[in-house]
Amino acid sequence: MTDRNPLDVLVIGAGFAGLYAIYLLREAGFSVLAAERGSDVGGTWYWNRYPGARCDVESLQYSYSFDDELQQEWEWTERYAAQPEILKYAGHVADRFQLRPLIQFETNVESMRFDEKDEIWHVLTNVGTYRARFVIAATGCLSTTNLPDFLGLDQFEGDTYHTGRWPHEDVNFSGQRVGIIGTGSSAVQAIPVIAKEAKALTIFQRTPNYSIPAHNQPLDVESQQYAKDHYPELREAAQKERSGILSIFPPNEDLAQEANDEEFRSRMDERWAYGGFGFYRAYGDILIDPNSNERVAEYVRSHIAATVTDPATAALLSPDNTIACKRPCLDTQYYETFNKDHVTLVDISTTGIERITRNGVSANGTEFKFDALVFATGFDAMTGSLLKMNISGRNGATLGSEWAAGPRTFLGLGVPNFPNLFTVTGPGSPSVLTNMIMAIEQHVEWIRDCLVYMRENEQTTIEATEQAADDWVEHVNTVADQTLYPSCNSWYLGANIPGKTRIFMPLIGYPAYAEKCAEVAASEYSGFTLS
Ligand code: N01
Repeated sequence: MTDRNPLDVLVIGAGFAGLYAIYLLREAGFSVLAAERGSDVGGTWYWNRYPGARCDVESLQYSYSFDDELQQEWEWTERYAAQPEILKYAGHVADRFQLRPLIQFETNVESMRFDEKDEIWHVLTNVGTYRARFVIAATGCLSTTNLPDFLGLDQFEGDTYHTGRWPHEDVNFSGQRVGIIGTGSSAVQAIPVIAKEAKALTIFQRTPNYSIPAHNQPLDVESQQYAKDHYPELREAAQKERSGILSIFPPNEDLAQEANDEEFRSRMDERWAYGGFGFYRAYGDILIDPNSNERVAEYVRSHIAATVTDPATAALLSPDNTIACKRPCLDTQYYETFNKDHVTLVDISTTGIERITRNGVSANGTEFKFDALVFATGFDAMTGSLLKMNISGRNGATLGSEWAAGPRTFLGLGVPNFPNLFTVTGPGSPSVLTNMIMAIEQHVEWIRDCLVYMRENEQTTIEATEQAADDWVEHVNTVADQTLYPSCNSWYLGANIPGKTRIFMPLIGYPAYAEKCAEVAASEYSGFTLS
Protein backbone atom coordinates (compact mmCIF):
# COMPACT_ATOMS: atom_id res chain seq x y z
CA MET A 1 0.00 0.00 0.00
CA THR A 2 2.98 2.31 0.59
CA ASP A 3 3.15 5.43 -1.54
CA ARG A 4 0.26 4.79 -3.86
CA ASN A 5 -1.13 7.72 -5.87
CA PRO A 6 -2.45 10.30 -3.47
CA LEU A 7 -5.99 9.72 -2.39
CA ASP A 8 -8.41 12.59 -2.43
CA VAL A 9 -9.31 11.78 1.17
CA LEU A 10 -8.00 9.47 3.87
CA VAL A 11 -10.46 8.89 6.70
CA ILE A 12 -9.02 7.74 10.00
CA GLY A 13 -11.39 5.43 11.83
CA ALA A 14 -14.30 3.21 10.78
CA GLY A 15 -16.76 3.90 13.55
CA PHE A 16 -20.03 5.66 12.82
CA ALA A 17 -18.20 8.82 11.66
CA GLY A 18 -15.71 7.01 9.45
CA LEU A 19 -18.36 4.80 7.85
CA TYR A 20 -20.55 7.72 6.95
CA ALA A 21 -17.56 9.74 5.68
CA ILE A 22 -16.37 7.06 3.26
CA TYR A 23 -19.93 6.49 2.09
CA LEU A 24 -20.69 10.16 1.39
CA LEU A 25 -17.33 10.96 -0.18
CA ARG A 26 -17.42 7.93 -2.45
CA GLU A 27 -20.94 8.98 -3.52
CA ALA A 28 -19.60 12.48 -4.23
CA GLY A 29 -16.94 11.03 -6.53
CA PHE A 30 -13.83 11.37 -4.36
CA SER A 31 -11.19 8.65 -4.07
CA VAL A 32 -11.36 7.69 -0.41
CA LEU A 33 -10.10 5.02 1.98
CA ALA A 34 -10.35 4.55 5.72
CA ALA A 35 -7.57 3.36 8.01
CA GLU A 36 -8.97 1.55 11.05
CA ARG A 37 -6.88 0.20 13.93
CA GLY A 38 -9.46 -2.48 14.88
CA SER A 39 -10.11 -5.60 12.85
CA ASP A 40 -13.73 -4.65 12.19
CA VAL A 41 -15.98 -1.61 11.96
CA GLY A 42 -17.84 -0.04 14.90
CA GLY A 43 -15.29 2.23 16.61
CA THR A 44 -16.28 2.77 20.22
CA TRP A 45 -18.70 -0.18 19.98
CA TYR A 46 -15.93 -2.42 18.71
CA TRP A 47 -13.76 -1.73 21.77
CA ASN A 48 -16.30 -1.22 24.58
CA ARG A 49 -17.59 -4.78 25.02
CA TYR A 50 -17.67 -4.83 28.79
CA PRO A 51 -20.58 -6.62 30.49
CA GLY A 52 -23.66 -4.41 30.44
CA ALA A 53 -22.40 -2.03 27.73
CA ARG A 54 -25.30 -0.34 26.03
CA CYS A 55 -26.11 3.06 24.63
CA ASP A 56 -27.65 5.67 26.92
CA VAL A 57 -29.41 7.27 23.95
CA GLU A 58 -32.51 5.39 22.83
CA SER A 59 -31.99 3.12 19.85
CA LEU A 60 -34.67 4.80 17.73
CA GLN A 61 -32.60 7.98 18.00
CA TYR A 62 -29.08 6.54 18.14
CA SER A 63 -29.12 5.46 14.50
CA TYR A 64 -28.34 6.96 11.12
CA SER A 65 -30.99 9.09 9.48
CA PHE A 66 -29.37 9.47 6.07
CA ASP A 67 -31.01 6.52 4.34
CA ASP A 68 -34.73 6.01 4.72
CA GLU A 69 -34.68 2.38 3.58
CA LEU A 70 -32.06 1.63 6.21
CA GLN A 71 -34.07 3.21 9.02
CA GLN A 72 -37.26 1.56 7.83
CA GLU A 73 -35.78 -1.91 7.50
CA TRP A 74 -33.57 -2.11 10.57
CA GLU A 75 -35.37 -3.51 13.63
CA TRP A 76 -34.12 -2.51 17.08
CA THR A 77 -35.00 -4.92 19.87
CA GLU A 78 -34.59 -2.80 23.02
CA ARG A 79 -35.31 0.74 24.14
CA TYR A 80 -31.55 1.21 24.57
CA ALA A 81 -29.51 -1.03 22.29
CA ALA A 82 -26.84 -3.22 23.85
CA GLN A 83 -23.31 -3.18 22.46
CA PRO A 84 -23.63 -6.40 20.37
CA GLU A 85 -26.72 -5.05 18.62
CA ILE A 86 -25.07 -1.69 17.85
CA LEU A 87 -22.01 -3.48 16.51
CA LYS A 88 -24.24 -5.65 14.33
CA TYR A 89 -25.91 -2.47 13.04
CA ALA A 90 -22.51 -0.92 12.17
CA GLY A 91 -21.56 -4.13 10.36
CA HIS A 92 -24.88 -4.13 8.53
CA VAL A 93 -24.32 -0.55 7.36
CA ALA A 94 -20.81 -1.44 6.14
CA ASP A 95 -22.17 -4.40 4.16
CA ARG A 96 -25.33 -2.73 2.92
CA PHE A 97 -23.41 0.18 1.39
CA GLN A 98 -20.41 -1.94 0.31
CA LEU A 99 -18.00 0.01 2.48
CA ARG A 100 -15.66 -2.77 3.59
CA PRO A 101 -13.51 -2.65 0.41
CA LEU A 102 -12.74 0.97 1.33
CA ILE A 103 -11.44 0.12 4.81
CA GLN A 104 -7.95 -1.06 5.69
CA PHE A 105 -8.30 -2.81 9.04
CA GLU A 106 -5.58 -3.26 11.66
CA THR A 107 -4.03 -0.06 10.41
CA ASN A 108 -2.88 2.26 13.13
CA VAL A 109 -1.78 5.81 12.36
CA GLU A 110 1.58 6.45 13.99
CA SER A 111 2.32 9.91 12.63
CA MET A 112 1.25 12.29 9.91
CA ARG A 113 2.83 15.28 8.27
CA PHE A 114 1.58 17.94 5.86
CA ASP A 115 3.85 18.58 2.89
CA GLU A 116 3.27 22.26 2.15
CA LYS A 117 4.90 22.24 -1.26
CA ASP A 118 2.81 19.40 -2.68
CA GLU A 119 -0.19 20.06 -0.42
CA ILE A 120 -0.31 16.41 0.54
CA TRP A 121 -0.67 14.67 3.87
CA HIS A 122 1.77 11.79 4.46
CA VAL A 123 0.20 9.42 6.94
CA LEU A 124 2.51 6.82 8.41
CA THR A 125 0.87 3.66 9.72
CA ASN A 126 2.06 0.31 11.03
CA VAL A 127 1.56 -1.12 7.54
CA GLY A 128 2.88 1.66 5.31
CA THR A 129 2.33 5.26 4.30
CA TYR A 130 -0.75 6.84 2.77
CA ARG A 131 -0.67 10.05 0.81
CA ALA A 132 -3.86 12.05 0.68
CA ARG A 133 -4.92 15.59 -0.20
CA PHE A 134 -7.32 15.72 2.72
CA VAL A 135 -7.49 13.82 5.99
CA ILE A 136 -10.62 13.37 8.05
CA ALA A 137 -9.95 12.36 11.64
CA ALA A 138 -12.98 10.27 12.54
CA THR A 139 -11.17 8.99 15.58
CA GLY A 140 -13.94 9.33 18.17
CA CYS A 141 -14.14 11.38 21.35
CA LEU A 142 -13.79 8.50 23.80
CA SER A 143 -11.41 6.09 22.15
CA THR A 144 -8.09 6.52 23.93
CA THR A 145 -8.34 4.72 27.24
CA ASN A 146 -7.06 6.17 30.48
CA LEU A 147 -5.18 3.66 32.58
CA PRO A 148 -3.82 5.58 35.57
CA ASP A 149 -0.22 5.00 36.44
CA PHE A 150 -0.99 3.02 39.61
CA LEU A 151 2.04 1.96 41.61
CA GLY A 152 2.70 -1.76 41.09
CA LEU A 153 0.37 -1.95 38.09
CA ASP A 154 2.34 -4.73 36.42
CA GLN A 155 2.60 -6.83 39.55
CA PHE A 156 -0.93 -8.17 39.75
CA GLU A 157 -0.92 -11.89 38.92
CA GLY A 158 -4.62 -12.24 38.08
CA ASP A 159 -6.40 -11.11 34.94
CA THR A 160 -6.80 -7.40 34.23
CA TYR A 161 -9.32 -5.66 31.98
CA HIS A 162 -10.09 -2.11 30.90
CA THR A 163 -13.76 -1.44 30.07
CA GLY A 164 -12.72 0.50 26.96
CA ARG A 165 -10.49 -2.32 25.66
CA TRP A 166 -12.51 -5.37 26.60
CA PRO A 167 -11.39 -8.71 25.08
CA HIS A 168 -13.32 -10.14 22.17
CA GLU A 169 -13.43 -13.57 23.76
CA ASP A 170 -15.96 -14.39 26.48
CA VAL A 171 -14.85 -13.34 29.95
CA ASN A 172 -16.29 -15.48 32.72
CA PHE A 173 -16.13 -14.17 36.27
CA SER A 174 -18.01 -17.11 37.80
CA GLY A 175 -16.53 -18.12 41.12
CA GLN A 176 -14.07 -15.21 41.02
CA ARG A 177 -13.27 -12.38 43.39
CA VAL A 178 -13.39 -9.29 41.18
CA GLY A 179 -12.23 -5.75 41.95
CA ILE A 180 -13.34 -2.76 39.88
CA ILE A 181 -11.80 0.69 40.00
CA GLY A 182 -14.01 3.58 38.93
CA THR A 183 -17.68 4.52 39.13
CA GLY A 184 -18.36 6.39 35.88
CA SER A 185 -20.91 5.40 33.21
CA SER A 186 -19.01 2.27 32.17
CA ALA A 187 -18.73 0.98 35.74
CA VAL A 188 -22.34 1.89 36.50
CA GLN A 189 -23.39 -0.35 33.60
CA ALA A 190 -20.88 -3.12 34.29
CA ILE A 191 -21.22 -3.47 38.09
CA PRO A 192 -24.76 -4.92 38.20
CA VAL A 193 -23.91 -7.45 35.47
CA ILE A 194 -20.54 -8.52 36.88
CA ALA A 195 -22.16 -8.83 40.33
CA LYS A 196 -24.51 -11.46 38.93
CA GLU A 197 -21.58 -13.66 37.93
CA ALA A 198 -18.74 -13.00 40.37
CA LYS A 199 -18.35 -14.72 43.74
CA ALA A 200 -17.44 -11.38 45.27
CA LEU A 201 -17.29 -7.88 43.79
CA THR A 202 -15.45 -4.95 45.37
CA ILE A 203 -15.88 -1.47 43.95
CA PHE A 204 -13.26 1.23 44.58
CA GLN A 205 -14.95 4.60 44.42
CA ARG A 206 -13.06 7.88 44.32
CA THR A 207 -16.06 10.08 43.52
CA PRO A 208 -19.70 8.94 43.66
CA ASN A 209 -21.80 9.64 40.59
CA TYR A 210 -25.45 10.48 40.25
CA SER A 211 -27.26 7.82 38.30
CA ILE A 212 -30.87 7.60 37.30
CA PRO A 213 -32.75 4.56 36.02
CA ALA A 214 -32.66 3.80 32.31
CA HIS A 215 -35.77 1.62 32.49
CA ASN A 216 -34.56 -0.39 29.56
CA GLN A 217 -37.09 -2.80 28.11
CA PRO A 218 -37.85 -4.67 24.91
CA LEU A 219 -38.98 -2.25 22.26
CA ASP A 220 -42.64 -2.64 21.55
CA VAL A 221 -43.85 -2.95 17.99
CA GLU A 222 -46.06 0.17 18.23
CA SER A 223 -43.25 2.50 19.36
CA GLN A 224 -40.98 1.27 16.63
CA GLN A 225 -43.68 1.60 13.99
CA TYR A 226 -44.56 5.09 15.24
CA ALA A 227 -40.94 6.18 14.86
CA LYS A 228 -40.72 4.66 11.39
CA ASP A 229 -43.89 6.44 10.33
CA HIS A 230 -42.63 9.78 11.68
CA TYR A 231 -38.86 9.68 11.28
CA PRO A 232 -38.55 12.92 9.28
CA GLU A 233 -40.48 14.97 11.86
CA LEU A 234 -38.80 13.26 14.80
CA ARG A 235 -35.28 13.76 13.46
CA GLU A 236 -36.06 17.39 12.66
CA ALA A 237 -37.52 17.99 16.11
CA ALA A 238 -34.42 16.45 17.71
CA GLN A 239 -32.23 18.95 15.86
CA LYS A 240 -34.04 21.74 17.71
CA GLU A 241 -33.16 20.26 21.11
CA ARG A 242 -30.08 21.56 22.93
CA SER A 243 -28.74 18.00 23.15
CA GLY A 244 -30.20 16.77 19.89
CA ILE A 245 -32.09 14.17 21.91
CA LEU A 246 -35.86 14.04 22.02
CA SER A 247 -37.74 13.13 25.15
CA ILE A 248 -41.35 12.02 25.38
CA PHE A 249 -41.82 15.00 27.68
CA PRO A 250 -42.38 18.32 25.93
CA PRO A 251 -39.40 20.67 26.15
CA ASN A 252 -39.92 23.41 28.69
CA GLU A 253 -37.90 26.17 30.24
CA ASP A 254 -39.76 26.35 33.58
CA LEU A 255 -37.50 27.15 36.49
CA ALA A 256 -37.05 24.65 39.30
CA GLN A 257 -36.47 27.59 41.63
CA GLU A 258 -40.06 28.70 41.01
CA ALA A 259 -41.75 25.29 41.46
CA ASN A 260 -43.46 24.53 44.76
CA ASP A 261 -42.59 21.27 46.51
CA GLU A 262 -45.57 19.38 45.23
CA GLU A 263 -45.10 20.40 41.60
CA PHE A 264 -41.40 19.73 41.77
CA ARG A 265 -41.77 16.26 43.29
CA SER A 266 -44.51 15.25 40.89
CA ARG A 267 -42.56 16.34 37.80
CA MET A 268 -39.35 14.65 38.95
CA ASP A 269 -41.24 11.48 39.94
CA GLU A 270 -42.79 11.27 36.51
CA ARG A 271 -39.41 11.57 34.83
CA TRP A 272 -37.70 9.20 37.27
CA ALA A 273 -40.40 6.62 36.57
CA TYR A 274 -39.94 6.98 32.82
CA GLY A 275 -36.11 6.96 32.94
CA GLY A 276 -33.51 8.39 30.60
CA PHE A 277 -31.89 11.76 30.04
CA GLY A 278 -35.27 13.56 29.77
CA PHE A 279 -34.92 13.72 33.57
CA TYR A 280 -32.43 16.57 33.21
CA ARG A 281 -34.74 18.59 30.95
CA ALA A 282 -37.44 18.75 33.62
CA TYR A 283 -36.52 22.37 34.29
CA GLY A 284 -34.58 24.94 32.32
CA ASP A 285 -32.32 26.01 35.18
CA ILE A 286 -30.93 22.68 36.43
CA LEU A 287 -27.52 23.40 34.96
CA ILE A 288 -27.75 27.15 35.50
CA ASP A 289 -28.90 27.86 39.01
CA PRO A 290 -27.01 26.25 41.93
CA ASN A 291 -30.11 26.11 44.14
CA SER A 292 -32.21 24.44 41.48
CA ASN A 293 -29.38 22.05 40.79
CA GLU A 294 -29.10 21.19 44.48
CA ARG A 295 -32.83 20.55 44.61
CA VAL A 296 -32.55 17.97 41.81
CA ALA A 297 -29.39 16.50 43.37
CA GLU A 298 -31.20 16.10 46.68
CA TYR A 299 -34.07 14.39 44.87
CA VAL A 300 -31.64 11.78 43.47
CA ARG A 301 -29.94 11.40 46.87
CA SER A 302 -33.34 10.67 48.39
CA HIS A 303 -33.74 7.79 45.95
CA ILE A 304 -30.29 6.46 46.80
CA ALA A 305 -31.16 6.56 50.49
CA ALA A 306 -34.45 4.79 49.83
CA THR A 307 -32.82 2.08 47.69
CA VAL A 308 -29.59 1.21 49.47
CA THR A 309 -30.39 -0.56 52.72
CA ASP A 310 -27.11 0.07 54.55
CA PRO A 311 -27.13 3.79 55.50
CA ALA A 312 -23.32 4.03 55.53
CA THR A 313 -23.11 2.63 51.98
CA ALA A 314 -25.97 4.88 50.86
CA ALA A 315 -24.10 7.89 52.27
CA LEU A 316 -20.91 6.93 50.42
CA LEU A 317 -22.83 6.50 47.18
CA SER A 318 -24.44 9.94 47.53
CA PRO A 319 -22.58 12.64 45.61
CA ASP A 320 -22.48 16.18 46.89
CA ASN A 321 -21.22 17.87 43.75
CA THR A 322 -23.22 19.61 41.04
CA ILE A 323 -25.57 17.16 39.38
CA ALA A 324 -25.05 16.59 35.62
CA CYS A 325 -21.89 18.67 35.34
CA LYS A 326 -20.15 15.33 34.89
CA ARG A 327 -21.70 13.21 32.13
CA PRO A 328 -24.81 11.77 33.84
CA CYS A 329 -25.11 7.99 34.22
CA LEU A 330 -28.12 5.83 33.43
CA ASP A 331 -28.38 2.48 35.12
CA THR A 332 -30.18 -0.78 35.47
CA GLN A 333 -30.21 -1.79 39.14
CA TYR A 334 -26.98 0.04 40.02
CA TYR A 335 -27.86 1.17 43.53
CA GLU A 336 -29.80 -2.07 44.20
CA THR A 337 -26.61 -4.06 43.52
CA PHE A 338 -25.03 -2.63 46.68
CA ASN A 339 -27.67 -4.49 48.74
CA LYS A 340 -26.14 -7.82 47.75
CA ASP A 341 -24.05 -9.48 50.42
CA HIS A 342 -21.15 -10.25 48.09
CA VAL A 343 -20.84 -6.64 46.85
CA THR A 344 -18.61 -4.23 48.79
CA LEU A 345 -18.03 -0.51 48.27
CA VAL A 346 -14.62 0.85 49.25
CA ASP A 347 -14.33 4.62 49.55
CA ILE A 348 -10.93 5.80 48.31
CA SER A 349 -11.82 9.49 48.19
CA THR A 350 -9.15 10.55 50.64
CA THR A 351 -6.23 8.23 50.01
CA GLY A 352 -6.82 6.90 46.49
CA ILE A 353 -5.48 3.53 45.42
CA GLU A 354 -2.23 3.03 47.36
CA ARG A 355 -0.88 0.41 45.01
CA ILE A 356 -1.66 -2.66 42.99
CA THR A 357 -0.13 -5.77 44.55
CA ARG A 358 0.54 -9.32 43.35
CA ASN A 359 -2.77 -10.37 44.86
CA GLY A 360 -5.00 -7.36 44.38
CA VAL A 361 -5.30 -3.76 45.48
CA SER A 362 -4.02 -1.95 48.52
CA ALA A 363 -6.21 0.92 49.73
CA ASN A 364 -6.95 2.51 53.12
CA GLY A 365 -4.11 0.42 54.59
CA THR A 366 -5.77 -2.89 53.63
CA GLU A 367 -4.90 -5.38 50.92
CA PHE A 368 -7.99 -6.58 48.99
CA LYS A 369 -7.36 -9.87 47.20
CA PHE A 370 -8.77 -10.56 43.75
CA ASP A 371 -8.70 -13.07 40.91
CA ALA A 372 -9.50 -10.35 38.37
CA LEU A 373 -9.24 -6.56 38.26
CA VAL A 374 -11.35 -4.28 36.07
CA PHE A 375 -10.21 -0.74 35.32
CA ALA A 376 -13.27 1.37 34.54
CA THR A 377 -11.09 4.46 34.57
CA GLY A 378 -12.34 6.17 31.44
CA PHE A 379 -10.68 7.94 28.56
CA ASP A 380 -8.37 10.74 27.56
CA ALA A 381 -11.44 12.32 26.05
CA MET A 382 -11.78 14.46 22.94
CA THR A 383 -8.09 15.16 22.36
CA GLY A 384 -6.38 11.85 23.29
CA SER A 385 -6.78 10.12 19.94
CA LEU A 386 -5.90 13.21 17.94
CA LEU A 387 -2.73 13.93 19.90
CA LYS A 388 -1.62 10.30 19.78
CA MET A 389 -1.27 10.51 16.01
CA ASN A 390 1.76 12.85 16.22
CA ILE A 391 0.38 15.28 13.67
CA SER A 392 2.62 17.96 12.21
CA GLY A 393 1.27 20.70 10.01
CA ARG A 394 2.50 23.94 8.50
CA ASN A 395 6.10 24.93 9.32
CA GLY A 396 6.49 21.74 11.34
CA ALA A 397 3.94 22.88 13.93
CA THR A 398 2.89 19.88 16.00
CA LEU A 399 -0.63 19.43 17.30
CA GLY A 400 0.86 18.59 20.71
CA SER A 401 2.57 21.95 21.04
CA GLU A 402 -0.23 23.93 19.38
CA TRP A 403 -2.68 22.47 21.88
CA ALA A 404 -0.49 22.68 24.98
CA ALA A 405 -2.94 25.20 26.46
CA GLY A 406 -5.93 23.14 25.35
CA PRO A 407 -7.46 22.25 22.01
CA ARG A 408 -7.90 25.18 19.63
CA THR A 409 -10.25 24.61 16.70
CA PHE A 410 -12.73 26.56 14.65
CA LEU A 411 -16.15 24.86 14.97
CA GLY A 412 -14.45 21.65 16.12
CA LEU A 413 -13.83 21.04 12.43
CA GLY A 414 -10.60 22.79 11.49
CA VAL A 415 -7.32 23.69 13.20
CA PRO A 416 -5.04 26.63 12.29
CA ASN A 417 -1.70 25.45 10.87
CA PHE A 418 -3.17 22.07 9.89
CA PRO A 419 -4.56 22.63 6.40
CA ASN A 420 -6.84 20.07 4.80
CA LEU A 421 -7.38 18.26 8.09
CA PHE A 422 -10.95 17.93 9.36
CA THR A 423 -11.90 16.64 12.79
CA VAL A 424 -15.31 14.97 13.08
CA THR A 425 -16.99 15.88 16.37
CA GLY A 426 -13.76 17.57 17.38
CA PRO A 427 -13.26 19.66 20.53
CA GLY A 428 -15.23 22.88 20.21
CA SER A 429 -18.26 21.15 18.72
CA PRO A 430 -21.32 19.87 20.66
CA SER A 431 -20.31 16.22 20.04
CA VAL A 432 -20.36 14.45 23.42
CA LEU A 433 -23.17 16.67 24.72
CA THR A 434 -25.50 15.40 21.99
CA ASN A 435 -26.70 12.29 20.26
CA MET A 436 -23.36 11.43 18.65
CA ILE A 437 -24.75 9.90 15.48
CA MET A 438 -26.74 13.04 14.75
CA ALA A 439 -23.66 15.21 15.39
CA ILE A 440 -21.58 12.92 13.16
CA GLU A 441 -24.04 13.20 10.28
CA GLN A 442 -24.06 17.00 10.55
CA HIS A 443 -20.25 17.18 10.52
CA VAL A 444 -19.68 14.69 7.74
CA GLU A 445 -22.26 16.36 5.51
CA TRP A 446 -20.64 19.75 6.18
CA ILE A 447 -17.21 18.36 5.25
CA ARG A 448 -18.56 16.70 2.08
CA ASP A 449 -20.22 19.98 1.04
CA CYS A 450 -16.99 21.86 1.69
CA LEU A 451 -14.93 19.44 -0.41
CA VAL A 452 -17.44 19.63 -3.25
CA TYR A 453 -17.35 23.44 -3.05
CA MET A 454 -13.55 23.41 -3.22
CA ARG A 455 -13.56 21.05 -6.18
CA GLU A 456 -16.06 23.21 -8.03
CA ASN A 457 -14.05 26.33 -7.28
CA GLU A 458 -10.68 24.74 -8.01
CA GLN A 459 -9.37 25.35 -4.54
CA THR A 460 -6.86 22.98 -3.04
CA THR A 461 -6.34 24.04 0.56
CA ILE A 462 -8.55 25.04 3.45
CA GLU A 463 -7.31 26.11 6.86
CA ALA A 464 -9.01 27.64 9.89
CA THR A 465 -7.67 31.12 10.68
CA GLU A 466 -5.95 31.87 13.98
CA GLN A 467 -8.48 34.58 14.73
CA ALA A 468 -11.48 32.33 14.06
CA ALA A 469 -10.09 29.60 16.30
CA ASP A 470 -9.21 32.02 19.13
CA ASP A 471 -12.67 33.57 18.97
CA TRP A 472 -14.26 30.12 18.87
CA VAL A 473 -12.41 28.81 21.93
CA GLU A 474 -13.49 31.93 23.77
CA HIS A 475 -17.07 31.42 22.63
CA VAL A 476 -17.11 27.77 23.76
CA ASN A 477 -15.85 28.76 27.20
CA THR A 478 -18.12 31.81 27.50
CA VAL A 479 -21.13 29.58 26.84
CA ALA A 480 -19.89 26.99 29.36
CA ASP A 481 -19.23 29.69 31.97
CA GLN A 482 -22.89 30.68 31.86
CA THR A 483 -23.69 27.21 33.20
CA LEU A 484 -22.65 25.00 36.09
CA TYR A 485 -20.74 22.61 33.78
CA PRO A 486 -17.28 23.89 34.69
CA SER A 487 -17.94 23.42 38.42
CA CYS A 488 -16.66 19.86 38.83
CA ASN A 489 -13.78 17.70 37.73
CA SER A 490 -15.21 16.21 34.57
CA TRP A 491 -13.55 14.78 31.51
CA TYR A 492 -15.34 17.57 29.57
CA LEU A 493 -12.68 19.77 31.18
CA GLY A 494 -9.85 17.27 30.83
CA ALA A 495 -9.78 17.13 34.63
CA ASN A 496 -9.60 13.32 34.73
CA ILE A 497 -6.12 13.21 33.20
CA PRO A 498 -3.23 14.35 35.40
CA GLY A 499 -1.44 17.28 33.78
CA LYS A 500 -4.04 17.89 31.06
CA THR A 501 -4.90 21.57 30.59
CA ARG A 502 -8.23 22.35 32.20
CA ILE A 503 -10.49 23.89 29.60
CA PHE A 504 -14.09 23.16 28.65
CA MET A 505 -13.90 21.24 25.36
CA PRO A 506 -17.42 20.60 23.96
CA LEU A 507 -19.79 23.39 22.95
CA ILE A 508 -23.12 23.49 24.75
CA GLY A 509 -26.14 23.77 22.47
CA TYR A 510 -26.58 21.95 19.20
CA PRO A 511 -29.15 24.11 17.29
CA ALA A 512 -27.21 27.38 17.40
CA TYR A 513 -24.06 25.50 16.50
CA ALA A 514 -25.61 23.82 13.45
CA GLU A 515 -26.88 27.22 12.33
CA LYS A 516 -23.41 28.70 12.68
CA CYS A 517 -21.89 25.89 10.60
CA ALA A 518 -24.48 26.50 7.89
CA GLU A 519 -23.75 30.26 7.95
CA VAL A 520 -20.02 29.64 7.60
CA ALA A 521 -20.62 27.40 4.58
CA ALA A 522 -23.05 29.90 3.04
CA SER A 523 -20.51 32.71 3.43
CA GLU A 524 -17.96 30.73 1.41
CA TYR A 525 -16.27 29.45 4.53
CA SER A 526 -15.58 32.63 6.47
CA GLY A 527 -13.17 31.85 9.31
CA PHE A 528 -11.24 29.55 6.97
CA THR A 529 -8.66 30.52 4.39
CA LEU A 530 -9.16 28.80 1.07
CA SER A 531 -6.60 28.85 -1.71
O1 N01 B 1 -15.19 6.87 32.42
P1 N01 B 1 -15.35 8.08 33.48
P2 N01 B 1 -16.30 5.88 31.87
N1 N01 B 1 -8.01 6.28 40.94
O2 N01 B 1 -14.21 9.00 33.20
C1 N01 B 1 -12.28 6.77 38.23
C2 N01 B 1 -19.23 7.38 27.77
N2 N01 B 1 -19.97 6.17 27.99
O3 N01 B 1 -15.61 4.92 30.96
O4 N01 B 1 -14.67 10.56 39.18
C3 N01 B 1 -9.27 5.91 41.24
O5 N01 B 1 -16.68 8.64 33.46
C4 N01 B 1 -13.02 8.08 38.15
O6 N01 B 1 -13.06 8.69 39.42
P3 N01 B 1 -13.24 10.30 39.54
C5 N01 B 1 -19.88 8.49 28.57
O7 N01 B 1 -19.84 9.67 27.85
C6 N01 B 1 -21.10 6.10 27.30
O8 N01 B 1 -17.12 5.34 32.94
O9 N01 B 1 -12.30 10.90 38.51
N3 N01 B 1 -10.31 6.10 40.42
C7 N01 B 1 -14.37 7.60 37.65
O10 N01 B 1 -15.15 7.08 38.66
C8 N01 B 1 -19.01 8.52 29.78
O11 N01 B 1 -19.06 9.70 30.52
C9 N01 B 1 -21.90 5.04 27.46
O12 N01 B 1 -12.87 10.61 40.91
C10 N01 B 1 -10.05 6.67 39.23
C11 N01 B 1 -13.97 6.48 36.69
O13 N01 B 1 -12.68 6.05 37.08
C12 N01 B 1 -17.67 8.24 29.17
O14 N01 B 1 -17.91 7.24 28.22
C13 N01 B 1 -21.57 4.04 28.35
C14 N01 B 1 -8.75 7.05 38.84
C15 N01 B 1 -13.90 6.93 35.26
O15 N01 B 1 -15.16 7.37 34.87
C16 N01 B 1 -16.63 7.77 30.14
O16 N01 B 1 -17.20 6.83 31.03
C17 N01 B 1 -20.38 4.12 29.04
C18 N01 B 1 -7.70 6.83 39.77
N4 N01 B 1 -6.44 7.18 39.49
C19 N01 B 1 -19.58 5.20 28.84
N5 N01 B 1 -8.80 7.57 37.60
C20 N01 B 1 -23.12 5.07 26.63
O17 N01 B 1 -24.14 4.73 27.04
C21 N01 B 1 -10.11 7.53 37.23
N6 N01 B 1 -10.85 6.98 38.21
C22 N01 B 1 -23.12 5.59 25.28
